[in-house]
Amino acid sequence: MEDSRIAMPIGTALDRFIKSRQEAFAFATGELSQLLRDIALSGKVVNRDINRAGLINLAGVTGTQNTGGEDQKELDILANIRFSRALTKGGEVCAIISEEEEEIIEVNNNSSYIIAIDPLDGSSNIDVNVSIGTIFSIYRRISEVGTPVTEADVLQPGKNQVAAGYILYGSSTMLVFTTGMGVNGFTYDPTLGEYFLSHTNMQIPDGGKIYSVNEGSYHSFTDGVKNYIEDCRDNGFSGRYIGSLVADFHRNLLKGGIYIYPSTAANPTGKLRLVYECNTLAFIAEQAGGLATDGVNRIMDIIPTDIHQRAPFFIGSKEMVERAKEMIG
Ligand code: P6P
Repeated sequence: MEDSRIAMPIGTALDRFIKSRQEAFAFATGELSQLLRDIALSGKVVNRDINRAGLINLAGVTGTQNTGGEDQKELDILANIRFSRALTKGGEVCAIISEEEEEIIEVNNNSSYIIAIDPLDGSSNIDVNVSIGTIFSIYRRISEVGTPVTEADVLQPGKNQVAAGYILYGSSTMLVFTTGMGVNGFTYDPTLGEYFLSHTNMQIPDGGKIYSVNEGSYHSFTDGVKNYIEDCRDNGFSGRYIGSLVADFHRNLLKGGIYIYPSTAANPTGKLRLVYECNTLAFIAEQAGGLATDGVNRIMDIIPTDIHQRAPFFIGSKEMVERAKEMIG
């Protein structure tokens, strides 16, 4: 629930909003505020790259694969460069975890924050002009400032996040994030080059009638997952799945619904990444009154053993995720 001390009116510029949050909390040092600004600025640059991709031959594949063996698009690489450079120059992070980097990028031992990011998720949709997104999580380091980053710093459970958000490059570009005091959405106005508060204290409806899953994998789902999908069909729910996690999640956040990427034959531990996809959206979902599990366990309680590990993912309206858990657990 949003803290009443810091509610801001629709139309507030992002910078003003961030400043108001910092002022409301005496011990905020401004580092996290600056980190959020660096992410927002990078999002503006990536937004411009995406909007011009078809014109400057950026919509294609590079012929290389990422850490998970998935084809890398030109824009995947460019988005990773944009965010990594901005975050390195910004001076607020000691390490960067990126889906596009096998190893952790160690930046500055004198900084306090760790960022985990999927610079551009859903990039297989770029050349067909479907919405895609950037997903990011921010953690405070556990080890002493001034010392090298440790494994414990980068393998923290999602419940340790200090901030999480996504940028949705869709019919309009939006930045949605939480710092643990509710979820707020900012719409980017390219004519002014600024984000403005457009969705205050976002809450996901407790119930919903939308289920998002790739039913092409139905035969490899467990019986529990099959039973839940049958239950959605029997209740007349609508199937909505566009193959872009951020877009599917954002629609369900606004309208109510559940997104599911369970264990499949091709991805026995799920396809989505725990550290920079599942945990990020789980923080947002919970702050908005929803839930996120691996089918049974709270996603944000899972202690990662690898920065790129995958997890089965059930996220969305509280009642729908709980129903799925009843039928799976
Ligand atoms: P599938 C995109 O690659 C992604 O990570 C998510 O954005 C999306 O929901 C999912 O994978 C699509 O995967 O196997 O259904 O094509």
